[in-house]
Amino acid sequence: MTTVICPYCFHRAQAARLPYRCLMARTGLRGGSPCDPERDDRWASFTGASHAPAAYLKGPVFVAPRTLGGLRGPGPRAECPHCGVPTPVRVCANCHSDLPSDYCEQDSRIIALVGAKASGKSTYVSVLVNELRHRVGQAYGAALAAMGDESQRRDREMAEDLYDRLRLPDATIPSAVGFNDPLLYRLSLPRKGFGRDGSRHTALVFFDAAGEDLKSAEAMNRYTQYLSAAHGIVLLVDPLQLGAVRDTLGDADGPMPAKDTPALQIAAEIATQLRSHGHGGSRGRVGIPLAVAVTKTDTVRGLLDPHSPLLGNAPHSGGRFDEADRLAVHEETRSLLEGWDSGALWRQLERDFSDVSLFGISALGAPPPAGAPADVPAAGPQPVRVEDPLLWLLARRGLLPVARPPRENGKGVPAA
Ligand SMILES: Nc1nc2c(ncn2[C@@H]2O[C@H](COP(=O)(O)OP(=O)(O)OP(=O)(O)O)[C@@H](O)[C@H]2O)c(=O)[nH]1
Ligand SMILES: [Mg+2]
Ligand SMILES: [Zn+2]
Ligand SMILES: [Zn+2]
Repeated sequence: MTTVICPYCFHRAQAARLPYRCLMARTGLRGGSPCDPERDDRWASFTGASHAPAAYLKGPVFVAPRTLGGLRGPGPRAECPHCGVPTPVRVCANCHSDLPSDYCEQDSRIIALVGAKASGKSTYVSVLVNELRHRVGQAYGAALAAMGDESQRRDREMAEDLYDRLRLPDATIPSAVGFNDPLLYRLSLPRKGFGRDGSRHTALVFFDAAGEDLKSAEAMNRYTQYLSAAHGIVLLVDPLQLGAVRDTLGDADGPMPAKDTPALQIAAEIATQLRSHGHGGSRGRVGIPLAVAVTKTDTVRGLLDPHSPLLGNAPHSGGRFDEADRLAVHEETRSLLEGWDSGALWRQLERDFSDVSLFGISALGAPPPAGAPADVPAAGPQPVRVEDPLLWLLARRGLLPVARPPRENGKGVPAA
């Protein structure tokens, strides 16, 4: 049975039990008249007063009768009980948001993305999607497709901005100002032993909020719903927010970004919120896997050893996630943080989360040009290791084959 998690309100449901929305189409049959639009109060109260009144008038929502025997759901189309015309449109029973039809055909995996303002979230998503389509997709035999009109439109826009126009994303609008829809993708990965067409499809939901949303309690509440439903969380940490890095680099390459909420505080707040939603496991530690990625590693390249694993991409040999490589990156990032903040962030993470791994990524591969801070470097994005956090989370859920290190290399670090 397929479990669908609404990407808007994060309500869980069996796919077969999702209600339908009538399309209000003319029947052409027996002179029947189409359904009239009705005010959808449930959807209106979920989205708030952010739309014009006419937008709340929608086709009636109905629950299709279960088929004989009650064993199977009514299938991909159901006849509207009022006008008799079949409709394929499924909606969430809780918030009445329309769900893309292909979204309901596979289990959903919510990957939550958090980070302070300007930590690099939007740039990361855009580059990650591109890498999954090309280099990483090729290594794993994976395919990625945006689902639904809205995600497809934004997916195209993101790629055109970053890769064709070489423009960096604008600051994301905080949820108090506008409603940020999640980005929905279908990730298809080969299933061993199922031949050429044996793919396993997973719906990936990325919710790219604005950094400000971590500051207000009201916005944080929606954020917490999302984090609470997540199968994995990616926390982005901007090294340029750490005092020691700021002091070492100075502003020779342009001004430093304004100081924002420290990552340590964000991590602690997330843990507190998740515990209050029943996610505190043994010793109060949160069990949802947390990937903590230091972003913009291109800016600290001068502080790295020439052999640092953070300077090149993971091998992905044989289409497998390399666990020894992940451990090397984790240790390297941990020792960098040790030097930068005396290990305070890592200690906090270890106290609050039982399944956490550190990463170092650069979405752009180089800083934006000094004279054009809103532009991508002229050579285009040259990402380093952007895929690692997501692949680790997918591997944790058994969705990717893993190459494990020989035991003697484990050296006391627990294997994931
Ligand atoms: N050097 C370097 N700078 C980066 C990189 N990625 C992002 N940046 C810089 O960080 C800025 C903010 O990036 P965004 O992706 O908009 O950050 P965000 O977290 O989405 O920000 P909000 O939406 O405002 O919360 C960009 O305008 C770039 O200047 C990178 O890989 N390297
Ligand atoms: Mg953003
Ligand atoms: Zn919903
Ligand atoms: Zn109808």
